[in-house]
Amino acid sequence: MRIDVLTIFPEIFGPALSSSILGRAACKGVVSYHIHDIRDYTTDRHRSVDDRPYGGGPGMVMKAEPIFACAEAAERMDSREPRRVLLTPQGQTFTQAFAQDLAGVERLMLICGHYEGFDERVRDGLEVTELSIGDYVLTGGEFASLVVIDAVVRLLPGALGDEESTKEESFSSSLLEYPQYTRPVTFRGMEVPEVLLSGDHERIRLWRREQSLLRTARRRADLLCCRRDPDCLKQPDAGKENQ
Ligand code: JBK
Repeated sequence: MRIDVLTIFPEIFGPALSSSILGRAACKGVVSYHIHDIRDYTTDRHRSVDDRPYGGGPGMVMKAEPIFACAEAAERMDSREPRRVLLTPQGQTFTQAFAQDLAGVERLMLICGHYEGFDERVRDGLEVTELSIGDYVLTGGEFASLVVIDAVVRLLPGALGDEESTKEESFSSSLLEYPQYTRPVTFRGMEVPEVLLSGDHERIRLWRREQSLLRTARRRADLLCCRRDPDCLKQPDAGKENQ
């Protein structure tokens, strides 16, 4: 996958995309990151990427021209048409299902906004999907786009090592993780639950499943709502468990 990021703060991305799993994925050739500075595509003396809103009011608006020029220049660097995503609080909420969808595209273009928002013609003239990572106020779309990159790249075939990828995942299985422990058995007076030391794999499996269900019911009852997918709690071996 090729990922293009359009931003006025390109320096944010270097360390984040060269570390850990995202960096390793790039080294392996699973993904390539291309960071473009929107300011490089301004044409005025002051290199302005924003301006005052028509009709008045507070704050500044991201200008359309440099964003279009930057997107077009980036698109000329590769023949594939990207899925264009605008990070904005007005977008649809990013979910694991959306990450899976994006993991299927060959090219992704993430456009990061600042100030009070974008000139509306960015939405009208560029074919974009608007995405929000959640209902809180950020200073800009940079960290939102890093969240999207993180969630998407780890889904690409070959991005994770064997150890990492065998792990069951909360939002894919619709349940939260069960409690985990590692050595020592006693830490500051707190003990590892006896069942985990028992060596009885069936008891351990059932305990973990119960803990996952309890934790999900207590903390995220919304995840247990089965209106959309009546099978969401079923496991491949669910029949066995119900006997
Ligand atoms: C927010 O993607 N977002 O969620 C986002 C992008 C840019 C600014 C924001 O305040 N929430």
